[in-house]
Amino acid sequence: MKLYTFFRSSASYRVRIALNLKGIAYEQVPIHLRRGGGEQLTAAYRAVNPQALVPALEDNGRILTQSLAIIEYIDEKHPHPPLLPTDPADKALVRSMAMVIACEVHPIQNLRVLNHVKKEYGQTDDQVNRWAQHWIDLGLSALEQMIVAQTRRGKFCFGDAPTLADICLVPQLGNARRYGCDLSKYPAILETENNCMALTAFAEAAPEKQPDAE
Ligand SMILES: N[C@@H](CCC(=O)N[C@@H](CS)C(=O)NCC(=O)O)C(=O)O
Repeated sequence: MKLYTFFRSSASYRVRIALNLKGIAYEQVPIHLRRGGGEQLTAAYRAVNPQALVPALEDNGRILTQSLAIIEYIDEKHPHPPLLPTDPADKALVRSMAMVIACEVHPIQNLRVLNHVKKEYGQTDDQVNRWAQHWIDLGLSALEQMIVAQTRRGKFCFGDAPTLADICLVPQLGNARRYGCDLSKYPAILETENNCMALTAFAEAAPEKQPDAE
């Protein structure tokens, strides 16, 4: 398998965690999101992913995009350990936790969105950071409540094994810190993060551990 990735990309980080949890060896193809105006925007990379976003996963001659689709593909092809619970309602809960991050928070504080807000609407770095903080805070405060309220409260977002929800949460916390969010408001999230980072699969997927890290 070949993963098109950038060390600081949280969507790529999600896929790296999933591959590590499954014990799957893979090759990394670094796509630098800033160098030369962004390698994701080149014609060569657009041929891999027409959305000009990382990650993309190449497997058996097929290229897959969108981290959640990639992770579910990996999970279906390599079912152990499972990344989703089997009970339909539990599965929906874990997916909804993942989507709080992947659908509601991450897309509106992504590089291209923040660049657009700066360039087209004349916002300063400080204003753009406050925009990112606002949406991250909104999502994390909802997720904090979801973690505390669920019936299978354990070491992770859901129960005692890492799931898709943890895979989305941990990389988002890196972004949150980068934008100066106060995470002390989210004790259940911080406890979950600690439990995740104690696992090699999460620790080895961290941005600073990647071959393209700066
Ligand atoms: N929904 C997509 C999001 C992918 C995405 O936004 N990737 C970011 C890095 S985390 C990216 O490539 N950004 C490049 C840009 O904004 O130009 C996924 O889950 O794969």
